[in-house]
Amino acid sequence: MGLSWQEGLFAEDLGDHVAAPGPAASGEGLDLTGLRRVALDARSWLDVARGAFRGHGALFDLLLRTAPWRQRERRMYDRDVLEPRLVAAWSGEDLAALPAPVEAVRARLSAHYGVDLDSVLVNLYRDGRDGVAWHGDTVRTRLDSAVVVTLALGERRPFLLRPGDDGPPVHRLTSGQGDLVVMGGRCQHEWQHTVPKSARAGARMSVTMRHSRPLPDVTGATYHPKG
Ligand SMILES: O=C(O)CCC(=O)C(=O)O
Repeated sequence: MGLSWQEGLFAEDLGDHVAAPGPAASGEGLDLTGLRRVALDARSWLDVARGAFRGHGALFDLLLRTAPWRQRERRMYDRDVLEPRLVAAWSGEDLAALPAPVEAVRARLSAHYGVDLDSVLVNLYRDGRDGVAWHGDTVRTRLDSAVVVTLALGERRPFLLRPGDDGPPVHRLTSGQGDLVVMGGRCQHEWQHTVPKSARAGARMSVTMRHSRPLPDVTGATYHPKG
């Protein structure tokens, strides 16, 4: 696939959410020293670290060449349409075949959040015609409270969040180039997120990771429904 992306095309607009870059990358290329928590509300949060994965360009190239890309279809009203992005997925026994840098990130963030991130979905947005509409992830059907990790590679593109399922975004981030964005708490239930299509954009990937078993009740991140 001949895809391109440019460094620094988008202004860095994470604003106060962005920590200064940390010291040299630690562990397997993932530097969590800049990780900062943003409370979306009393039950939902984001953890954000700008440029957390220093080898993001090489990882983009590796995944572009080797990931098992698929084109999915979506039912829209009465017809099947192509999803405007390509995806590659690993879960269960397939996790053994994860590219080594992705496995290292999965292991590190599983330990950091105290969950087993047991599925990995990589999305490839080839250009501005690809995107993902407003949604909350389907993990909400299984978990009261969830950690959803996104390591974004390639060109920075807007990543927007809104409370509920209607109205304008209230948080506007951009992510790409090794940025880490982790949604937690009730975010998938009570907030929606999107990567909108745009007139012009280079290629971007998001390496997303989810867990299927509930959070242990030790981090303060677990949501206890009342009544
Ligand atoms: O690409 C992203 O940053 C978000 C991906 C996403 O929302 C999803 O796959 O559910």
